[in-house]
Amino acid sequence: MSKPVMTVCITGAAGQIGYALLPHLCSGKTFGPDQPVKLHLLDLNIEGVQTALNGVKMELEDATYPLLKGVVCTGDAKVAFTGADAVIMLGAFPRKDGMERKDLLEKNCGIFKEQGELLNTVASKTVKVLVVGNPANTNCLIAAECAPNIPRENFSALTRLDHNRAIAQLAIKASVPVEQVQNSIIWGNHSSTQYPDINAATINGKKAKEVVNNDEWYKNEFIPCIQKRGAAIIAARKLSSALSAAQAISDHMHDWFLGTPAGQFVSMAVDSTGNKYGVADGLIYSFPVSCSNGKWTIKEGLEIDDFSKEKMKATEQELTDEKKTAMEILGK
Ligand code: NAX
Repeated sequence: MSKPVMTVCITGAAGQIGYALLPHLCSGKTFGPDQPVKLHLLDLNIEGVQTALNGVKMELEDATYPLLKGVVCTGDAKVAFTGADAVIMLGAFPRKDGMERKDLLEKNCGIFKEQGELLNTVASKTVKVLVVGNPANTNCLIAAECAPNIPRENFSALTRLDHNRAIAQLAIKASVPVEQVQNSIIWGNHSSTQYPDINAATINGKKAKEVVNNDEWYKNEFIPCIQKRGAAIIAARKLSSALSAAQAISDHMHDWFLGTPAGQFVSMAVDSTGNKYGVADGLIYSFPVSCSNGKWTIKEGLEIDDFSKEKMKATEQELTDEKKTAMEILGK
């Protein structure tokens, strides 16, 4: 018997990540090869944008995906969120030249408050929400704060792209295929304060730190490379990451819905409340997690050395500051 159709909503669907992401969702790569999907594509209610969105719909029709059971294009978030099983939030206010981080937060607070409140009233209580639009962690926190009817564990923000970047750089350094690298971690914020940690990582079953055996490279090349990779791509492409972001979103949703392989963990920014690593409660902080039965669990018991503690604190502090600013803007 075929599975019930799953409704997937994408906000900001007319943008460049949306375009790169849709093939993953429609081909069965993200939710499984036997999972039919219906798409709710939301973008700004502006004529040119809606026309472009309809062009994407035409291409989806022409791509003849057997698993694709319908496409709704809309400028109305209420229509987009109603009946969604998964919501992938790409739509955000972009950072413009001369904008301070606070200005960016202010613009995005408005969007994520409004969309969070709508999710609260029209979405199902079991909906899973992934926030990608930047500043992703704090936008996610705002949406979750404004949607108290939906469990906090149903909200997450994307750090899987940073995670995948770390895996790739380790594989390149050790000259091994990417699938031999596991259990690298991104702690904290999806920003340049994030801490890419390889202390628990393995390469072909051996400790990555011992395989690489180069602390100088780890601290002075690897960590800054991952922290600044997004900026390096913008400098080279004159556009931000889209192909790799789409792959990371697909990986994140795949693992959240279908589970992580035994013994492996991945990075997801999730509610920090009650974590065992000393990170303040009430943040959306990236942790190592494993997933099963549609739920994430923070991997416990990893050893944290002094170097890691300091890095984890720095990114926590940035998230605490962002939260404070966001709550002031929201008047909470
Ligand atoms: P684009 O500018 O190509 O697309 C964004 C789309 O969102 C546009 O079509 C725009 O009309 C729409 N939009 C804006 N406000 C909206 C609203 N209120 N409701 C609905 N739609 C709205 O950006 P793209 O390259 O696709 O990136 C999307 C977001 O992902 C950006 O905020 C970007 O900074 C962020 N990223 C986050 C990453 C992460 O790892 N967390 C990595 C990739 C990416 O940089």
